[in-house]
Amino acid sequence: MLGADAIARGAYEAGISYATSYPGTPATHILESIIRNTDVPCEWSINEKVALEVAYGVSLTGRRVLCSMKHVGLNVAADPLMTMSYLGVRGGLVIAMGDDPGAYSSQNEQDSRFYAYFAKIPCLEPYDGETAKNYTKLAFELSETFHIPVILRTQTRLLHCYLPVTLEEPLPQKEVSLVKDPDNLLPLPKNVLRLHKELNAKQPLIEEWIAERNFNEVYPGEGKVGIIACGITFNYAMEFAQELPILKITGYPVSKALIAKFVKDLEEVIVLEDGYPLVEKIARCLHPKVKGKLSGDVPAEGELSPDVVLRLLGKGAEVQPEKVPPRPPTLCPGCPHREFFKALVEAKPNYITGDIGCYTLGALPPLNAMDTCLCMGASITNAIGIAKQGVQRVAAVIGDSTFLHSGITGLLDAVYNRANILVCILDNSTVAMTGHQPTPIIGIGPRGEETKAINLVELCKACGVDSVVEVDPLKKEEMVEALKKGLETPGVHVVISKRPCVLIAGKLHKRETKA
Ligand SMILES: Cc1ncc(C[n+]2csc(CCOP(=O)(O)OP(=O)(O)O)c2C)c(N)n1
Repeated sequence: MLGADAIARGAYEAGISYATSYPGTPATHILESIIRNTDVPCEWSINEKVALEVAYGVSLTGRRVLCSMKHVGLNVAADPLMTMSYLGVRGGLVIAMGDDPGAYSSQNEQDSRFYAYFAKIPCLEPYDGETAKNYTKLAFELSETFHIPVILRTQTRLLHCYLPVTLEEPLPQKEVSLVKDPDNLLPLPKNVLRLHKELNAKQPLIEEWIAERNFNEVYPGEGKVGIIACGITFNYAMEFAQELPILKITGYPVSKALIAKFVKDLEEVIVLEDGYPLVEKIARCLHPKVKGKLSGDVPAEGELSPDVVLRLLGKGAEVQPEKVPPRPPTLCPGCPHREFFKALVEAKPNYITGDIGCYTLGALPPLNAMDTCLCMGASITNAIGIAKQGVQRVAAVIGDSTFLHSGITGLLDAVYNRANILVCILDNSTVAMTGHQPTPIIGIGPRGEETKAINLVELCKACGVDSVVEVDPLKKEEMVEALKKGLETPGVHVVISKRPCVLIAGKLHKRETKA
């Protein structure tokens, strides 16, 4: 099964009662696997902060819960995470992170292990199918042993690989048991320092728990050059340098004493980690000759591929030349976003702030219809900043899912602070970029069940915008006119470009005719 399936299976075998997620490659398939392969209740949440907070609610009932997201999702969910570690959890709460070294489908390469360090919570880093499943189960055990959320750090290479996995029977789900514990569940000033102290006191115990299991272990070898291999890079070390002494690191916090003992008699230490240099920093305090990203021996950007490791070991001759031509993403033929962008260009805005979704590809030639893109939701807020400096005819372009994820607050800000901007919401009835998960606008739940639909027009009206119109992007003249009007008239104006994604249009049509 896929690495993502293995994590879903691990959570299922651990007896989770709920799963939450907001889609984002490479983590999307974790919840999709739970949806398809289990009957565990679950939700596509509105955003990652919501997903983690809902998960925390489940944990408060004493039940186990899995929350999955892509690495940048944790930036959105960082607020609850940072205090959740102080309050602690009741039922096991595991956050499965999909990191993306190489940024195959992401806006950056951030390393979730640093969030674990920042929040003072443990992190487990599986490296194959068996550990993907088993570490997920162990993460729940760890979470409940120390009443702490646990990060399971994975990446594209593991989540999207087919791997052998042994199946076991699932544990029964736990009974709901609510407790009222204001001293520990309310981070009021009178409690905070004590809770922080308690969190600090857990650290050596967690380190011990990790040390007692085989997350971090030495594989003896020949010679005076040793490798410290973190997470998935352990596979590269075993494949290309099995003869060398290897220290496998897959559980954090790592015992410094273990690293000190491993490097003591070595002349040179190579640190392999896919992400930012976390363990290398520790190793450099303990040994004078450490090769890694900080020393410049390993590229500090991009995925740590087998090629890079071979070169590092002086076995570069075995490197295979790149055979696959690059296939950068592009808007599909027939995509309604294309027609929208053609109209937008004709309406001649002075600046177009973009957002994250399929429509970001409108930035590419021949459309060239986007000037900036920062993170989810930032199109509207970036536009406010630009317009506030006197720039006129500023358009913000945002997708329907992205608008609900983190655009609404920006729209409220625009209304409240009287910005003169045009907001274009591209409603294609789906979360297209991540593989067509349902959006709240179509009122369908994760397993295709009917639920309440969110009405975008009414929502924008309720935010207090000066005007909101819905236009079919295939009606070009109508669209150009609506966009021009929005750009020329002072105030906050919303144009909703409404037409289903071509890849789901057929499915939606079938649903409508059936209904
Ligand atoms: C914080 C964060 N979470 C998740 C993602 C992954 N992601 C990229 S675009 C997107 C949503 C796209 O949906 P929508 O806005 O409806 O646009 P569409 O792709 O359908 O055009 C998601 C979930 C991300 N880049 N950043």
